[in-house]
Amino acid sequence: MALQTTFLPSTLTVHKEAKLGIKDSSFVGISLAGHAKADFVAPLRSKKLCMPVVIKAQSTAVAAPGLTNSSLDGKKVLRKGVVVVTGASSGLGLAAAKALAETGKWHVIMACRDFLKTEKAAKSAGIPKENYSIMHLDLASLDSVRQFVENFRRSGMALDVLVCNAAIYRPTAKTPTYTADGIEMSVGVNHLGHFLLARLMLEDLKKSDYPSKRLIIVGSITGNDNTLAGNIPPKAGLGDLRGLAAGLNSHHSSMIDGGSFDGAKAYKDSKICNMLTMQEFHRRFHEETGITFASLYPGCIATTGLFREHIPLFRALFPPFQKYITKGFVSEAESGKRLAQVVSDPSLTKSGVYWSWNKDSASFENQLSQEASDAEKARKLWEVSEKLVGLA
Ligand code: LMG
Ligand code: NDP
Ligand code: PMR
Repeated sequence: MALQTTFLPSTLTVHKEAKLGIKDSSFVGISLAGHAKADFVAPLRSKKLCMPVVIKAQSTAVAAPGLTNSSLDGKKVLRKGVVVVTGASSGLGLAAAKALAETGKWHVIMACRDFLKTEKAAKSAGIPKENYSIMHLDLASLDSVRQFVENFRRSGMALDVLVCNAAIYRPTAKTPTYTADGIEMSVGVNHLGHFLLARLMLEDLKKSDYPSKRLIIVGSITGNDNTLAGNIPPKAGLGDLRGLAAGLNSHHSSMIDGGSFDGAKAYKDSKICNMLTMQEFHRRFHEETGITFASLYPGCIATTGLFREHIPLFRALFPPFQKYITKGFVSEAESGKRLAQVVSDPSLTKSGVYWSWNKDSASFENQLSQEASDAEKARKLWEVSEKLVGLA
């Protein structure tokens, strides 16, 4: 018998699966369906927020554990960490969710826009069902981001690590598409949706009692023009941010630098924003909060859904090209292990770092390009972004 605990914004009640119709991909909330027999007890942030998070088949309540739980032999063990991973329905996010969940030390909240796709992906990847939940998040809507944060808080779970991983890449688009808020899609999803999410969830991270709290924003080599890959046209460049300041909407420019639309450039620009945002977080909050802020280039994962909109010829040639010619290729599983390291490896706690891996898969602190490490631009990007997402 599968029971489901669902946090619906309006009702906050517990439903049986049959009543709720979890197969609806427009699902909103958190589902632990199919996890009913699990022993997982979600770490609660405080005893005030005592919504039951997991229901075992015969019980209805969950105690709020502290940082440590007593194991069977009476020893104190660190509770499971809670990590939110955006875009965990495929590619890097899915592989990282699997790598983390399989350790048994993490409960992964897969924050995704398509519940059904995510549930299928999690199942076929064999992610242990007691170690993940799915929560709806559409980064192409600022309302959805706010709703996600509210739902997460209502769940009562602590937030120990947030991974901003989701992205969209539109290399063949001739004209821009827009988010629900009328912002160009690539920058709207990859940067602004995550910017709002990270800004709001900083409060949750601050409250966590976990020993190593982290906020990770996935970057890329293609936004760094101090590399060959970063010099393949169209090159990234934010200019003076005039397009962003004007709102990236259909009335003005859809590009951050104010230029005309180029889908591949918009993606690369959004990656610069991701890397600048991570550093600005570090400058503003690391000392005060002790949170580790980091970014990474996980390697060229040439087989993921990121290239779904590229022409078929590209999709066919890109993986062998990266494997045999550039040697920059990395499998989804390997990239997932890399991201999982940045989430949980005790040796990767340094803040403000852009991690990369060498050919032996050893991590190292990489250098960002001049533009991706421009502190003045990062500050300006922060301020303009705050206005666009309604925080200033
Ligand atoms: C552009 O197109 C869009 O036009 C633009 O709008 C924007 O969307 C942009 O970044 C996004 O993409 C992309 C692409 C289209 O154009 C290019 O990349 C131009 C360069 C293509 C020329 C390829 C030069 C290849 C250089 C390698 C030379 C190899 C020498 C061989 C030596 C071998 C020794 C072992 O083009 C495509 O979509 C198709 C090109 C895809 C890129 C990959 C290039 C593949 C090269 C061949 C790979 C074969 C792999 C086999 C490996 C076997 C090894 C044993
Ligand atoms: P995938 O396309 O496989 O994964 C992207 C994820 O983002 C999917 O889960 C997708 O959801 C999700 N997503 C897209 N739009 C939204 C949205 N509006 N709201 C919520 N989620 C959304 O690509 P990758 O795994 O390759 O990309 C993951 C990260 O890795 C990205 O940040 C990318 O920039 C970065 N990266 C990738 C590299 C590569 O070579 N592939 C190299 C360097 C960095 P859905 O399944 O519903 O579409
Ligand atoms: Mg690139 C060492 C060389 C190297 C690396 C590591 C990458 C990574 N690429 C390299 C070289 C080249 N690429 C060369 C020489 C070419 C010309 C043939 C080339 C082309 C190319 C294209 C057309 N590469 C691409 C594209 C894309 O559409 C991808 C992209 O820019 O997505 C935004 C891409 C990528 N190359 C990479 C990586 C990691 C990507 C994609 C992913 C990303 O940044 O998220």
